[in-house]
Amino acid sequence: DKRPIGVLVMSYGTPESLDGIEAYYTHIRRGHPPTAEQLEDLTSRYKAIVGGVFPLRENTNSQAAALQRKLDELAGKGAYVCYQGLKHAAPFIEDGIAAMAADGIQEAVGLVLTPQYSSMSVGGYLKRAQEEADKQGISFQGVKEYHLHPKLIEALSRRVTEGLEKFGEARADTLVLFSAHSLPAKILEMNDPYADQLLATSAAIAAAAGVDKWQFTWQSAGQTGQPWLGPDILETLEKLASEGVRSVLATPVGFVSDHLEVLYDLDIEARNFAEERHIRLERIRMLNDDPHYMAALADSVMGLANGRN
Ligand code: FEC
Repeated sequence: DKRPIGVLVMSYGTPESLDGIEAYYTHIRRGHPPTAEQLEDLTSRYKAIVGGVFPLRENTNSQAAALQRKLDELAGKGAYVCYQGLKHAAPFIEDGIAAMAADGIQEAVGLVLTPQYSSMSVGGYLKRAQEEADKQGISFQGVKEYHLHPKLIEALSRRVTEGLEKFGEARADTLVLFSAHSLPAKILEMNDPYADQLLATSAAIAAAAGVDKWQFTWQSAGQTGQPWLGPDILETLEKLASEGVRSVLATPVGFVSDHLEVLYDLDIEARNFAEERHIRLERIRMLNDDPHYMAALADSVMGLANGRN
C-alpha cells in the first residue's frame, strides 16, 4: 500500500478582507478582541500597503503550489500531497490535518514557512498540528528548522547581492541590516534557539555574499506591556544615522513572503524613518516561491519523511 504522504504547509495567515480584520486580530490575541483604536490602527496599516491589501494569502497559495510541483519533480507524482494550515486564519492548521484524514492520509510531515525555530513561533504551529494529527490517528513529524539549508542561504545571498547593486557607487559603503520579528524577551530565559539561529542565518548569508558590513536587528515588536527583544530597527537606524551610515539594505531573514510586516513595517515605516535621517534604505526582494527556497523546503520534507533527519 503506497499511500501519499501528506505535507502540511503552515503559514501565519491573513484576513480575507477588511471586514475580516477584527476576527483575525482577535485570534492573534488568543480570543481577546482588540479595542476600537487598535483595530483602526491595524486597518490603516493594511490600507497603506502597496501590492494588494492582503498579499500574504496569494503568496502562501503560490508557495504551496510551487512546493507541490517541486516534490512531484523530485519524488514522482502522487508521493506527496500538500495541504495548507494557517495559524490565524482559515484553513486553520487543524483544518489542514482534518482534510488529510478525510483523504485517507496516514502519514504526514509538517513545515512552517519561516526558517528559524522558536517555541513561541514554529513550536506553536507544530504543537497544534501534532495534537490534531493524534486525534485523527495520523502519524505526524514536523520540520523544526531549516535556517542553514544551503539552498536557503544561496537564495538569500543572491537577493543580497542583487539588492546591493541598487546602490551603485555607494555599494561598498552600504550596510546589510538583517532583521526578524521580535518576540517577548522571556524566551531568552527558556534557552530558546531563535536568536542564535537568526544570527547564524545572517552570518551564513553575509559569508556567501562576501559582505563584511552587516548587523542584525529586531522589528515588528508587539505592544504587550512586557519587554520584547531589541534593539528595534528604528533604534538601530537612529544609531546608524548618528554614526554617519548613509545606505542600508534591509534584509529580513525570518520572513519569506511579501506581507504586512515587510510592506508596512519596513517599506513604509522604517524607510520613512531612515529618509528623515538622510539614510537611503532599500530592501531585498522577498523569497515568495523562489526556486532555491522551494528546493530547500522539498529537501527538508523528504529528509524527514525518509528518516534522514
Ligand atoms: O500580512 C499579514 O496579514 C500578516 C503579517 C504577519 C506575519 C507575522 C509573523 C510573525 N508574528 C510573530 C509573532 C507575533 C506575536 C504577536 C504578533 C502580533 C501580530 C499582529 C499582526 C501580526 N502579528 Fe505576528 N505577524 C503578522 C501580523 N505576532 C497584525 C497584531 C497586531 C500587531 O502587533 O501588529 C503578539 C501577539 C499578542 O498580542 O500576544 C508574538 C512571529 C512571526 C514570524 C514567524 C511566522 O511567520 O510565524 C514570531 C507574517
